[in-house]
Amino acid sequence: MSPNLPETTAALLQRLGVAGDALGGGTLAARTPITGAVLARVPETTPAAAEAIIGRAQEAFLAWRRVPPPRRGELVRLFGEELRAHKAELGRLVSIEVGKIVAEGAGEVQEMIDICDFAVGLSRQLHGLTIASERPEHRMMETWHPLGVAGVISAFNFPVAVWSWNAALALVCGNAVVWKPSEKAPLTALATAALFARAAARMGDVPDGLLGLLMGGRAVGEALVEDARVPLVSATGSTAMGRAVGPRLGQRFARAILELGGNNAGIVCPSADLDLVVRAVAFAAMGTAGQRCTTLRRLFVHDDIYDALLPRLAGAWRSATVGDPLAEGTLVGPLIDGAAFAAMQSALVEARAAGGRVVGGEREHAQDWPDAWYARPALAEMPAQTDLVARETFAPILYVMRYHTLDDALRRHNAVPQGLASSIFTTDLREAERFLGPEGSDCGIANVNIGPSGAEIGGAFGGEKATGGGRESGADAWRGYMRRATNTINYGRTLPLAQGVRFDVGD
Ligand code: UN1
Repeated sequence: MSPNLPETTAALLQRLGVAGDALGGGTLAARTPITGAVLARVPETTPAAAEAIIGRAQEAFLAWRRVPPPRRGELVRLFGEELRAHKAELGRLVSIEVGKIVAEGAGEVQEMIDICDFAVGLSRQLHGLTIASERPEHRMMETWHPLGVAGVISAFNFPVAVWSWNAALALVCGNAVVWKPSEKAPLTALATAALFARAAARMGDVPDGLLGLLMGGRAVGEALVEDARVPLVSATGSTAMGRAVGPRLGQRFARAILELGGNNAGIVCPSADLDLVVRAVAFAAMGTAGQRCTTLRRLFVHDDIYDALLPRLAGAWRSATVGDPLAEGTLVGPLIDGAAFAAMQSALVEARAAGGRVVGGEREHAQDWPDAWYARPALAEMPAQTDLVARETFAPILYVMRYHTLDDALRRHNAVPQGLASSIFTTDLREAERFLGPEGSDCGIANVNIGPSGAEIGGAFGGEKATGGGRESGADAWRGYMRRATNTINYGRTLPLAQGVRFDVGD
């Protein structure tokens, strides 16, 4: 069993540079899902304080936008150095605060380091087009400018990495950042902000308030969403959250980058390499205790291999070690809280009522840790893709269904509201290419012979439909954090008008 977690956490936070007064006397109880113990009581940001923090960020933006982008990249480089130096500590804090196994906690910090490296390179690559003009002695080009204060709302399951995808890009693009972390993960946010402050101090001339932190629940999130000084909000969380946030941003014509629910599926074809499938499916469905937005939740298995694959999956489901995420050998840590466990149980009741055959799903370690919520991942063989299967339950449940033709599998694959990540397992080139083609997966992420989760930051991340349409990290996501101006320059002595318009005034 893990040593005294409140004590370990206090020591970690101190090493990460979080001041003691940020941790006590507040109203936001930071708990560890490992035991359910309270680790700290963090002061919450009042609406008036939120107003002031956004104001300071706005001031910081006015100075930061004048700093040349490669110099802005230097701040992100130094932040990346802090993360490298404190990877193990911050990773462990992630594990303690949200229950990820140690390898995944460290992996989350690695993802932050990766996006910092990416953003540093990008800081010398922010580029626009030059465009041929129809008018003689004219030149057209586009120029990209900083946007303003970028709001970031992040979820508990990737409490720091998803923020960093947004923040690293937003900062090199010349924006200030105001961050509303999940109220279930305030400590990793405080630690990350402390590391950022160290990087800023090392750089020297960084304006105060460039990174603001809003601690608390819905009210402070709303303050960020409603504030006219915030032209962009990137929000990660449930589709319900996106439905609340998106229209409010639209109302004031602010930009939204939404990364919402997923209901990710895999298709296992007759030619698939089943050894690889078992490993890929196990990680994608059980990893992070089923609490990734990219978690594999639905699996379509071809009739010809169904009976060969299912016992192997059931074996993996039965044998995976569920327990203390800090202990070596654990594969599945706790669910974030009792509400998550209750949602999982009610989904399993519904699955059985619909004729599903369920392996796993039971509570574990209730004796050792009565205030924590460990569950054996569940494998539910379903007769059909019911309403339940089409919903995202944020817990380790994999619904398995049979298919006979790829057309039918593709139709059912796409017949859910969400469109984040997807996979096909096949060694048949035609099947793989169909899946990746226009009639294939309708998701933002479509993979071959790997699961839907665990994306690298080099590729754009996000999905379609009820997933919200946003794209973060990778590729050209930086454009989402800048405003584009189209410039036309006349270096001649006449004034030819576009489209051949004549407008001859006498003077
Ligand atoms: C999320 O769950 O919100 O692709 C993000 C992945 C991770 C990110 C998940 N790189 O699974």
